[in-house]
Amino acid sequence: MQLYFSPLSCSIASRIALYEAGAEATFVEVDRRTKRLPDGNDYRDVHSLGMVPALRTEDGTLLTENFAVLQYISELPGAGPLDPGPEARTALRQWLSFIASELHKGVFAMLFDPTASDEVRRYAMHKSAIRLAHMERHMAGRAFVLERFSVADAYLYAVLNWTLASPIELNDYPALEAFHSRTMERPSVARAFAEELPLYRAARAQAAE
Ligand SMILES: N[C@@H](CCC(=O)N[C@@H](CS)C(=O)NCC(=O)O)C(=O)O
Repeated sequence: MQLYFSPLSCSIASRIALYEAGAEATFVEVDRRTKRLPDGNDYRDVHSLGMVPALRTEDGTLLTENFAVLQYISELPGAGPLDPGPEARTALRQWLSFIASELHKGVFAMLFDPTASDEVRRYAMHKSAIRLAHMERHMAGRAFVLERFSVADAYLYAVLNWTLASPIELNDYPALEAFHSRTMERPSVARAFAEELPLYRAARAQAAE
């Protein structure tokens, strides 16, 4: 399999999931700004929206959208405990949907969009308080989004990482802050972060040239 990713973007959740599942994959970096691939080709010829993640599966299918990619990885044969099992899959879908629509797109995508006006940013900050409080209430007293580590944790971790580069104070949400710190220690997450951080810094340095 091949995962198209941009460093420290939402695609890090799929990288973490692949490590957790013990799945064989290669990782192809997409330049977030130019949409170029390492071979010079335009990523939009692979995925016309130019967005990551995209997963080329073993049978050659290109799977896009975080929700679908993460769910696919968690159900791979051999994904073991990453698959929450049939009874927890409904709750998994609920939380993946909440993280994707209400947090990722409904808050952070607006905060980080360079074309967003101050009014849009204020709106996103207002929504962030309501939505993060909802996630905070769910996570209070829990180790994971479900009963054990799942792709919802990987996605929530990826999204909470972005608070570090936003006006949102994660310490206003103690359960989420504790979740974030704890999850960073998990071997799959620590490995993914250590691999992507230098790539992120290199991409930023190149963009500033
Ligand atoms: N609906 C998509 C959104 C993915 C997304 O927003 N990806 C961001 C990185 S976190 C991206 O590729 N942005 C580049 C762009 O918008 O051109 C999904 O759930 O996969």
